[in-house]
Amino acid sequence: MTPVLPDLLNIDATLSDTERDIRTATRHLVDDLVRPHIARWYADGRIPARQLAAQFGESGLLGMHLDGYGCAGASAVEYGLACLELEAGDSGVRSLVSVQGSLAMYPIWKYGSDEQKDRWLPGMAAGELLGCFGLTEPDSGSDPASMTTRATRTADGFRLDGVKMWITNGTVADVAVIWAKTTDEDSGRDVVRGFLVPTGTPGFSAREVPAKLSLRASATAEIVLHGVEVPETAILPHVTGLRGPLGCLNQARAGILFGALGAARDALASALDYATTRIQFGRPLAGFQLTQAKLADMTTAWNSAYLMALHIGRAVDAGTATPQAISMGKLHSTRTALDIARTSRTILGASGITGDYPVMRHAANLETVLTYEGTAEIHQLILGKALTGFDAFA
Ligand code: TGC
Ligand code: FAD
Repeated sequence: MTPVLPDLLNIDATLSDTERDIRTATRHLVDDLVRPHIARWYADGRIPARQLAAQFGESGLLGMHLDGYGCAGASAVEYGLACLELEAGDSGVRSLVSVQGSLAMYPIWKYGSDEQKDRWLPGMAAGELLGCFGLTEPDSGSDPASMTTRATRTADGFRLDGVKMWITNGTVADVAVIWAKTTDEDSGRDVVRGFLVPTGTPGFSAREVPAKLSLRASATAEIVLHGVEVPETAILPHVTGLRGPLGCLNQARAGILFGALGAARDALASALDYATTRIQFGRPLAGFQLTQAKLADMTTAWNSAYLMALHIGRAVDAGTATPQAISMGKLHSTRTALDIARTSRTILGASGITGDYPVMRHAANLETVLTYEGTAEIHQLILGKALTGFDAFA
């Protein structure tokens, strides 16, 4: 069963009944579907993505913060609390859900045509169809404006050529949202546009990234687009430019800033439990002042990050959250979570490095979470620009 922490600030009292209900339901789902299997999935480097997606779809978790097309119409805070509980199971499981909802469904929902929405969203909400989001390339990570994937006009559509790298769900997806440069017909300039590419299209191939030491319970792919022909109707009609993919990242980051705290809570709860039962020098580790200091500092850090997450989630729901606020939350949550996972590991000593406890797995996963969706440094620079007015990227 999911271990939780004592709610010393009584933050639960500030949640609505619906928020608590969604949290509890997701926690039970993780207890049933994830916890019994996750150590094995992680060791084997695999995840039964389709099976989980079907069950998550049935529970209304896929695209839950969107409305219509079979989506649950939940708030950003409800989505965040669900991400937190999923990531208490494993970051890879949360990734499966956040990529599907925020990075694959959201661009279709926000930028797509009515036909595109009708074709893809109901099946994706149900977990019958999986999506992925192809922005990053081998030579274009933090700087997506430097992408080289190209969409060239043909008589009746576009031909896509390029390589996308590190694409979550890439090997299991039915549809890939591919961001590529094409020539704008009016200005003659290169612009970034989004394309919906069914993964069975000739010329599309995906292969699993081998030998990951982090986020092992997640499908991560290199996608090669070699002369992939798509019709005119594959283009996302309602967005042009980098603000398209970056707008999707706001959605995903707003979930991840809650999610990372789930992994941290699970690691900390594990350390707390271990400290009360492990005897050294004739008493439980929990009786030593240094252990208590670690537990107190971690609990304080966790609660401050959780309060920031709730504040940002409520701002998203009110329509007042800026991308900079979301960057601050993503930066603070992921760094706090990684610190907590590492310090929790020290409390478990040698046992902490094994797969018998979730702590090392969370710490290893959080290295990825610190890196994807904008690295810590990128979020520092976004905040630096907001504070100083100087653009370090330019
Ligand atoms: P810049 O010139 O600042 O902006 C270009 C255009 O984009 C607009 N914009 C945004 N729009 C919406 N939301 C945001 N957060 C936005 N940030 C910028 C901006 O207004 C402008 O629009 P327009 O219409 O005026 O042209 O762009 P830049 O090239 O200087 O880059 C800025 C930078 C570095 C912050 C950005 O490129 C960035 O965030 N880089 C990080 C890349 C990243 O996060 N990649 C993530 C890939 S997906 C992933 O990791 C999934 S992980 C799996 C999982 O989630 O589980
Ligand atoms: P780089 O951009 O090469 O950065 C390397 C280092 O340099 C970092 O520390 C970075 O912060 C630093 N750096 C870069 N620029 C600057 C600067 N201007 N100033 C100071 N420091 C700088 N992408 C997708 O599109 N879709 C996905 O589904 C997806 N899933 C992922 C899943 C996993 C498991 C992983 C690991 C990544 C995934 N990504 C995905 C890619 C992810 O978004 C990128 O890894 C991330 O954006 C960083 O790019 P990079 O790895 O190329 O690092």
